[in-house]
Amino acid sequence: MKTIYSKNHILRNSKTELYGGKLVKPFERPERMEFIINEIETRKLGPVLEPTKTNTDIIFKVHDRKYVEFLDVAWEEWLKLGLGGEAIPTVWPSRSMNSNIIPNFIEGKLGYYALANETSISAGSTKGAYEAVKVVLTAAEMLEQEKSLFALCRPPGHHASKDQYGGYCFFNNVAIAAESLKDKGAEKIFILDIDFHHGNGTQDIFYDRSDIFFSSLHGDPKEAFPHFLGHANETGEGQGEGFNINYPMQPGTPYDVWTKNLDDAISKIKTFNPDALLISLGVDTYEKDPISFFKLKSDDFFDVGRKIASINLPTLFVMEGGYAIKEIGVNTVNTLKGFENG
Ligand code: SP5
Ligand code: ZN
Repeated sequence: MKTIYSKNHILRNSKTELYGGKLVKPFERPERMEFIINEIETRKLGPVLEPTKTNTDIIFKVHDRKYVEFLDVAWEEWLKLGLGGEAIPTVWPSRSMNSNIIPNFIEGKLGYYALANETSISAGSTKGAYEAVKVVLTAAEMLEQEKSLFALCRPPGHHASKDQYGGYCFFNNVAIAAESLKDKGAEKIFILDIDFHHGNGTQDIFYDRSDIFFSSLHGDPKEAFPHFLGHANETGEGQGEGFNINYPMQPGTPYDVWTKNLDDAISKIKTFNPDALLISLGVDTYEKDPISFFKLKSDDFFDVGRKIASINLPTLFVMEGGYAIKEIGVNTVNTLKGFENG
């Protein structure tokens, strides 16, 4: 399997994450990619190629123009405050306030466009996020010739909605890939999200659509980030009714329980019969992940890959989360090898 990867992901390199009441080194850090690339090379998954697609205008099919413009200038506007730290929102248009009028001042804009505040913005954050889009667009374009591909995106994307960033995500890479495939003539796309966290951004973007089916296996939002979306009763709206399926699961969920839900999702994929399958691949379902609570073991990821291969569709894997850094490469490549040897 070919991997598309940009070393320029390093442009996204903030030093802080608000976690446990302290500013800590971010869980979503550049070294994650080094462990994955190393494992891809050691185990000869296939060539690692740089993105060739540099026009990212299709972003606007997914994200609001004002949101993208905000991301383009957020760091410069924050710098002008002269406060020294990284950009972190402190106030939101919460239930008791007006959420329709967009503030001018950067502190207000941060709250308007952020859905969480663990994702600090610093110099280069947005440029790094564009690199992940180039990666996923290159991979989507190549999917016409390849049975499967791995878009090694960083930063991840599935928490980013039309006009909000957070959960370490700025642009919704997998959603942009889906729109790109549709642009090239695909009629139906299925996005299966197996990251530990609910893909709230992807769900929100396609919630009223019947041509792009979204399904997610994740920690129950009553217990896990993003906390306010991902319940089982969210089934789509309007034209999209019936084209969204969530599988929330409890703390401590082991592979044999998790994979029954995967089997159910796979039966839905077969019935929907899409032109392509996009996998939001997070390996934060791993038992030793520092911020998650499922109990998948490294060997289980082979089986995940095998099951996805059994669907027998053109398949694009898009990297999302995974924070047990020493094992992130093994768990990711086990999934992809399981797929190839499926
Ligand atoms: C792409 C992705 O995986 N994003 C995840 C973002 C999670 N951000 C908030 C994490 C808060 C975790 N609190 C967990 C406490 C566990 N002891
Ligand atoms: Zn995650």
